[in-house]
Amino acid sequence: MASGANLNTEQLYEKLCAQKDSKSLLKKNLTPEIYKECKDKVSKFKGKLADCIRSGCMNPESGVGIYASDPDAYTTFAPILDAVIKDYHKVDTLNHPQPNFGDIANLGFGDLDPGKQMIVSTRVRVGRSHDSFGFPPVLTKEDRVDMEKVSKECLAKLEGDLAGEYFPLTGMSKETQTKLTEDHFLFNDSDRFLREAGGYDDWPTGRGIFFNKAKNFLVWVNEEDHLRFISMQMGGDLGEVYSRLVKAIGALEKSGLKFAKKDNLGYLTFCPSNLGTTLRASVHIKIPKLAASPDFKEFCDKYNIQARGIHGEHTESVGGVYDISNKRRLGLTEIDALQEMRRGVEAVIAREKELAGK
Ligand code: ADP
Ligand code: DAR
Repeated sequence: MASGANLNTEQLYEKLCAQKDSKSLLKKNLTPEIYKECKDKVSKFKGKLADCIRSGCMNPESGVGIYASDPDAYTTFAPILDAVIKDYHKVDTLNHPQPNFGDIANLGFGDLDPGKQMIVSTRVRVGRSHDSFGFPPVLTKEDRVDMEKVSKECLAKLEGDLAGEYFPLTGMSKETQTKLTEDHFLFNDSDRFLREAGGYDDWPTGRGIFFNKAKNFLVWVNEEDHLRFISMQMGGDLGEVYSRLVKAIGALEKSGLKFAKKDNLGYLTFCPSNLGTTLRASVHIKIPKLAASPDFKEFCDKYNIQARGIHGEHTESVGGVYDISNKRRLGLTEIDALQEMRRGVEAVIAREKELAGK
């Protein structure tokens, strides 16, 4: 149970106001006026402001600090969520375009590291939410079981090279979980920010992972989001990884799943940093020279890319290998976000070679 689970909106807001060094977008944007405007509102899924701000109020080191209690929170608590969304995604207006995945038969790029010198592996993921269920703070154990059932039934309809099997976390051996996590296939319950937001309530009930026979298409069920569709493989063939994901999204949209969307925000997710395209394309890439250079962060900012450790957000790099991905997900199309990542990775490769004197 989250440590701040028993604190109400007023008590949580007092904690936020008492934070001295927090740089979270919640702290920056939840002004007294917006707090007053939102504090007594309740969403259609019975979500309260406390459900949205609990993680950031209990964790001063949060980057974002706020989650949506449910899809309707993006309407009910729009004054604070819109401010955080504009700040994170660096947009002045909320006017997300219609989905556009580009022409996967003519992408114009393929393997970003044909010499297999730097890129260890490539992954592209999107998040999707069922439009009839809330997000972790308002979900019951029964909701999680129902969502898992709906998801399993739709995943079972996948055919051809996407066909595979669903593995619930309930009953999965610790050894299997550890191996799948070490191989970057499976998620774990170690994110303290997500825990405080109710992301691990009723764990591991309703959680699980689907993967196809080749283990290069995966679906996470009820991790941070209701669904994460993931295409990944060793090496740097971004074109192949992306094309597989686009085909899978098309197949799953025909399977009967109904996804939560909002006109000016695109696809809705638990965290406002992920909505819109919800697309994060990443490479695990060996960049010891660039990573050690004093301008590494500025370099990433210039290309709108983000560096993470190799075991997910808030983890460390290992052996000079970093997770490099697009940062922007809102205000651009899926193919635009992918191209922005590709340009960033190509610049990273060129700069690393330059620093290594190659
Ligand atoms: P996301 O928000 O996209 O799920 P995380 O940072 O939480 O990203 O990472 C989720 C998991 O995916 C972690 O185990 C991470 O190691 C793995 N991962 C991310 N990018 C890659 C990649 N390019 N190759 C292999 N594994 C990856
Ligand atoms: N850790 C939370 C959320 C940041 C975005 N990452 C997500 N959603 N996985 C924070 O406020 O830092």
